[in-house]
Formats: sequence, C-alpha cells, structure tokens
Amino acid sequence: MTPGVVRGYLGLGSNLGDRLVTLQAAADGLAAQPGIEIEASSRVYETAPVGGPEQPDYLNTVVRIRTTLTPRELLSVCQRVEADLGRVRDVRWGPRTIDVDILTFDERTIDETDLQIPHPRMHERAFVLLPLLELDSDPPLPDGQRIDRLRLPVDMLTARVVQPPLSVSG
Ligand code: GSY
Repeated sequence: MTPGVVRGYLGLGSNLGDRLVTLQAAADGLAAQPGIEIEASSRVYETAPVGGPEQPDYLNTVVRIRTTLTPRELLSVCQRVEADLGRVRDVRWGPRTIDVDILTFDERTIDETDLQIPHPRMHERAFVLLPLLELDSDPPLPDGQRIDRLRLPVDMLTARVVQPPLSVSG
C-alpha cells in the first residue's frame, strides 16, 4: 500500500425511506470526498433490527475504502454524509435514514469516547459480518479476535441478500 494510504471498511445501514437509494447516495457522497476512494461494495442484505424500539427492517452493506484521511477526519466525513442525507440523531438505536460506521482502519486500534476502532460491536452483528466477509475473509476484529474463533451471532440466520453490490467507480 502507498505510504499514507490506509484501507478501511465502513458499514452502511438504512431503515427509513427508500433504503436502497439512500445507501447508494451515501456511497456516492463518500466517494465524492477528497481523500476517499471506494474500492468495493458488498451485496446488500435485508436484516432484522438489532436493539432499540420496534422498527422496520434494515438494508445493510459494507464498503471497502482507501483513504488518506486520519480516523477523526474520516469520522467527520461519515457524520457529514449522514447529515446531508437527513439523518437526525434522536432515539438511541432507533430507526434511521442512514448510518455510516467506521468498522476498521487498517489494523489500528483507537479507544476514545466518541471513536472506537475496530467498531466495538461489529463481531456481534450479522448485519456487519456477512457483508464484511464478502470483502475480507479475515478482517481485524475488536480485542484481536479472529473470525475463525468467533461465536457467530444468531441473526446470521435471518439476514438475506436482496441486492447486488452498490455501484462504485473505484
Ligand atoms: O448500528 C447501525 C444501526 N443499526 C442497525 C443496522 O444497521 N442493522 C440492523 N439490522 N440493526 C441495527 N440496529 C442498529 S442501531
């Protein structure tokens, strides 16, 4: 990898409005940012909501990026893309137009109040693991865990592929 360029994975989820249009708009919004290139997208899964109040099913996907941004700059970009697509932060774990989460940033570990990488719950969620495993068969996981030793989440059984990968221009 070119010095200064980092490979990372972002999780995208939507359960309000036209979910597929929103996921594609989020990917396009990310790709339009200086310092971010989307290399690949997983297929799109329909998944039952995990946590929070009763709410509609989600569409989830994962994209692989190459970036020259710092983790904090990347977090700001993700939050800006969410805001541009009408995301309002109200109910914790409630329904949302779009969620853009940083899952991994190379093999780096960051543990700050508002920024934790790898994402601390990514290995407990089929809606992250299934799309992520399409792009990386041995992704970095929290606490140095590896996929072959992982207890798989029960929602693995209900997630289903509903769309091909998002279109990415990388
Ligand atoms: O953490 C992302 C938002 N989110 C999701 C999601 O994206 N998919 C599913 N299936 N459940 C979720 N619960 C939350 S919160």
